Amino acid sequence: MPDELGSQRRTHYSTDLSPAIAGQTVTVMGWVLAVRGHGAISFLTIRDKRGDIQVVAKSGACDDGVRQRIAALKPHSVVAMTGKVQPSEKAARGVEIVPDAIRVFSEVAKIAPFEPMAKTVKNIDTRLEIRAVDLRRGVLQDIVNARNMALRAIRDYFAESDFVEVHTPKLISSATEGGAALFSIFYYKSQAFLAQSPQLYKEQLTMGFEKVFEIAPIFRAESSRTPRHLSEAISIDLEEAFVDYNDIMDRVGRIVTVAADAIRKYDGLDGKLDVPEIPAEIPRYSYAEMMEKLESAGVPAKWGTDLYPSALQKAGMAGFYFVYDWPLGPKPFYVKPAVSGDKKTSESFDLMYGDLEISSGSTRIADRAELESRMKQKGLPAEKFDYHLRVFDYGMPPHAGCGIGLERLLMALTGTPDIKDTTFYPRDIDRLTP
Ligand code: AMO
Repeated sequence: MPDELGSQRRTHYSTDLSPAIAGQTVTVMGWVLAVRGHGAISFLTIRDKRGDIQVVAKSGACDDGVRQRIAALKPHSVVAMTGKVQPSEKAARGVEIVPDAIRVFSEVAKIAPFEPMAKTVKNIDTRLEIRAVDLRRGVLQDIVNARNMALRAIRDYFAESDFVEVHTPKLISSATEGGAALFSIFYYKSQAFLAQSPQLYKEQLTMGFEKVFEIAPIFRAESSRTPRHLSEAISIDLEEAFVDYNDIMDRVGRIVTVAADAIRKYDGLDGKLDVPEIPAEIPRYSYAEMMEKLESAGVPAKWGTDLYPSALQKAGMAGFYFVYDWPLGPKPFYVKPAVSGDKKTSESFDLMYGDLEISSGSTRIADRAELESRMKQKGLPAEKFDYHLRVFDYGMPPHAGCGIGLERLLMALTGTPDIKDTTFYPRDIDRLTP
């Protein structure tokens, strides 16, 4: 029978333990990382949400019953330990606990498919099948904590910059980012879709609030299996009235910087994270300049094509940089056209990290007739967007904005190679559970 929690509460987290409180009796709670030794002495490592705690149960120094229960514990078991804090040069934080009493809330009888301390586990599916357990591993704890720090810093940035947080519908009636990647669902008696982006709503909301942001899921029916695509991702969207795409690039630069600074301050369970330096001015290359770069690296470059990861790798692109003034052709209908040299371009940008796209943004078309004409050019039925177009008759400000993929930003800032590990319960073409 597992022990009851009852009225017992933790008195200290791992990080509260130090030689300064030597001699005090404390109660700690957490998961068993490892048990070593047997017979006369057992060493137990407990992990709580902040770090690790060493417990030393030595014959003669603690109750025999307690010592035997400790020796029999398996990794992942959940325990409360009450005992005296004792200085120890070898232990983390310079102290260990000499136990007086133990409670086992959840005794693990099985051998787990991976150790709680494992830095790597070969098969990702083994981990994802018991994701909540996987997320207890130090490497993932650090990524999740980094995510938390980054989000907090980004929200602070938005608050300081006078943005209003908004929430837009995720159940929608028509696509905004091209029809291919839409999830279709039943909506009462009709068909609906899961939103690929808050695009049209965030644009509309600049009419009343001028500066808005949303941090929420976007849904993309991605048919490819890659370490950089999720079917459900979190997008940090912002939209601002009376500015253009240059101002938005400035903001994106600030957002990446505040997120990186926040993560840099974080002491991970597995040590400091390797956060890349963010230059004060993130380099900006026009699409035309990128074409030249590719050509001089011997990569065939055809105006109008996407900048594929393989091409960017060959051209040696590294770190953060913007690519702006993309060809208009493939851009969504709401992106403002421009002319650069003799080419039709758009007031648009992508933020890249090496060969990984982190963000896309643009100045938007603010004129109804122009927007309708772009929809027609793209073969979209304007009547389906009437709910959107009609507000343009009543004072749409010039505006611009962008979407930043949170999981991709974290891949860059924490050096995580697979996007599945910068989220909690990844969704892709093969996975709808847990
Ligand atoms: P875009 O489609 O480029 O632009 O998406 C913006 C950013 O969202 C992230 N992202 C993804 N992350 C993980 N998995 C996916 N399947 C995925 N798809 C997109 C990327 C990408 O740069 N409405 C525009 C944004 C705007 O102009 O405001 C849009 O959705 O990091």
